[in-house]
Formats: sequence, C-alpha cells, structure tokens
Amino acid sequence: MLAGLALLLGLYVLFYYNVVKGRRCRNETSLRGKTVLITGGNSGIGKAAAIDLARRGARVILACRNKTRGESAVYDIRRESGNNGVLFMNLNLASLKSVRAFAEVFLKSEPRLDILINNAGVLSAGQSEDGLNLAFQVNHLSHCLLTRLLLDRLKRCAPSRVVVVASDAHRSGKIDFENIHKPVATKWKGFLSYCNSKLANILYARELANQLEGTGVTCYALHPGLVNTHLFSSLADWLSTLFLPISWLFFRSPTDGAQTLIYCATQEGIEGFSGRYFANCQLKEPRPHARDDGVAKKLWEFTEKMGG
Ligand SMILES: NC(=O)c1ccc[n+]([C@@H]2O[C@H](COP(=O)([O-])OP(=O)(O)OC[C@H]3O[C@@H](n4cnc5c(N)ncnc54)[C@H](OP(=O)(O)O)[C@@H]3O)[C@@H](O)[C@H]2O)c1
Ligand SMILES: *[C@@H]1O[C@H](CO)[C@@H](O)[C@H](O)[C@H]1NC(C)=O
Ligand SMILES: CC(=O)N[C@H]1CO[C@H](CO)[C@@H](O)[C@@H]1O
Repeated sequence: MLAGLALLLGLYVLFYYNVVKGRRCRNETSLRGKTVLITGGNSGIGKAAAIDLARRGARVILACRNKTRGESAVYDIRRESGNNGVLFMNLNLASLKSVRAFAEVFLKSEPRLDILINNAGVLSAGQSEDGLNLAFQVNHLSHCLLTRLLLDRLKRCAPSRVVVVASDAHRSGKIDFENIHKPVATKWKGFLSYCNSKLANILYARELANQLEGTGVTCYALHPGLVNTHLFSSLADWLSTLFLPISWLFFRSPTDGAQTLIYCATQEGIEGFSGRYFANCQLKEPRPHARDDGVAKKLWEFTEKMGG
C-alpha cells in the first residue's frame, strides 16, 4: 500500500518536472532602455511575464481594463522586480473606441515601443461593446487594431517585436467568415469561439510577418502550455469544481507558463523565424489549417475592414 503510494508520488513528480512544468527561458537579455507594452498584464501569464521583463530593466506598461486590478498589479510587479518603471494604462479590448483612445494616449505619452505583447484573452461567450463576438474581438480583432495603430512606433524603434499569445486550442478552431464575428450565447459555443480566435492569432502573426519583412519588426505566436490562471473562471460551477484539482495537479504555474512568452520577447537570433509558432521555448509546427497563407491573407483583409 505504502509502496504503491510512493510509486504514484514518484511518477507524479517525474511527470510534473518533465511534462507539466515545461522549459525555462534562461536567457539573460537585458531590456534596459526598452519599453514593453503588455495587454492584460495584471493577471496570470501576463503578470508573470511582466515581472521577468521588468527585472531585465524594461519600462513596462500594463494595458488593462480595470484600474483597481491594474494598479494593484503595478504595485506587485514593482515590488517583485525592484523596477519602478512599471505603469498602468486603461485599455478595454471589448471596445474599438477604447483601443483607439488608448493608442492616442500611449503615442503621446511614451516615446518608445520595443516589444508589444498581445496577451489579454477571454474564454467566454457574449458580445463586445461593438456588438461582436467577445472572444473574436478581445483575443483577435482589437489586438490587430492596436498593433496597426502602434506599428509606426515599433518600426521607428526597430529592431522591435510583436508577440502574440495564441494557444494549442487553435486545433479545434476554424475560420468561417460568415460567423466568426457573430456573438454566441452558450458556454460551449464560447469555447469554440475561443478556439477560432486562437487560430486567428496564429494566422495573423504569419501575415503580419509578411507585411513587416525588411522593417526590422518581427512577430511571433506562441502556446504557453496549460496554465493555472483565471482564464477558466467562466466555466460552469460544477465544471470548475472538477477543474480545480485537475488544474492544480496538471497545469503549469503562471511563472512556468510565461517562459515561452519571455523567450519570444527576449531571445536573440530568432528573427529568422518571424511569423512562426513557439511552444516550450522552441519552434513548433501548428496544425496545417494554421499555416494556410491564403486564409491568413483573407483574414487580414477581413480584420482590417472590421477594425475600420
Ligand atoms: N491559461 C492557459 O492554460 C492558456 C493556454 C493557452 C493560451 N492562453 C492564453 O494566455 C493569455 C493570457 O491568459 P491567462 O491564462 O493568463 O488568463 P487570465 O489570468 O484570465 O488573464 C487574462 C488577461 O486578459 C485581460 N482581459 C480580458 N478581457 C479584457 C478586455 N476586454 N480588455 C482588456 N483586458 C482584458 C484580463 O483582465 P481582467 O483581470 O480585468 O479580467 C487579464 O488580465 C490569453 O490570451 C489566453 O488565451 C492561456
Ligand atoms: C475592478 O476590480 C475590482 C477588484 O477585482 C472590482 O471590485 C471592481 O468591481 C472592478 N471594477 C469594474 C468597473 O469592473
Ligand atoms: C543564459 C543564456 O542562455 N544566454 C543565451 C542567450 O541567448 C544568446 C544568443 O542566442 C546566447 O548566446 C546566450 O548563451
């Protein structure tokens, strides 16, 4: 009995360190003098990454929708990194108007932008303030508009980067131009919308890399792993009861989940892989439907039109 338990524990520890935890980004790239903008940097993967980037000396701007949560994260990140150059700025990705207002304020008040991290995301049904599918707008559309509005600044600060936090959930996604932007009501459809938006993230990074060729701005999409964060808090109550022990045992901590994001933001020498997809701090091939350059191009045009 005891031997069995010990064996089980041993197997779990092996599994934890080899599969759950994932690789660490050991690079020591300094970011002194550079400015990083991260959406949704107040929680989960974004906050963990922000601490690391602030430790490297970057000026870090958290673009978040809630002032209380944003400023409390600023406080934590300053304390943990010892860097006081961490700021909150208001951005609600569920509103295109807010994206435009944010970009205006940002461009006026910040002279540099070296690393843009499109990290914020929702896994839920519902609609945005613009009447669109919430996951589509927050995870994809608004980030595309934000990137477009800040692109000249990135180009001026080149070599610079755009990092897109996508997901292996793209496997279950599809791009249906008739419906992808339409709001959905049920949790299941909200989950499918999430998968669609994460597929859109990867296709977007591919096309963005094409458009940016020769500018010194590169971009990367990534899968952070399964990470224990607030992302899943919209699940049904009975599901979250089931979910809690599973995520506790088998999901990464936010710090472990931030490693590939940190890698894509800081690793020198990956510029030749602009537009590609990363997981566990290395290149990964996404599913074939996430490598379809024809769809990527069409999605780009569709997105530009929707963003106005
Ligand atoms: N966790 C995973 O297992 C996993 C796996 C694959 C990919 N990802 C991706 O990782 C990214 C970060 O997620 P996370 O796991 O760290 O979850 P999280 O802790 O819930 O963080 C999500 C962040 O997005 C922000 N956000 C949501 N809606 C927003 C809006 N309308 N405007 C501005 N900000 C908004 C949240 O702000 P509030 O605090 O105000 O809600 C929060 O800061 C997401 O893109 C997600 O798709 C996560
Ligand atoms: C902001 O976050 C705080 C703390 O989570 C919450 O109490 C408050 O209601 C939120 N404000 C808005 C406008 O959502
Ligand atoms: C500590 C560490 O791994 N540093 C690496 C960071 O990246 C450069 C360029 O690829 C390497 O030369 C360093 O060894």
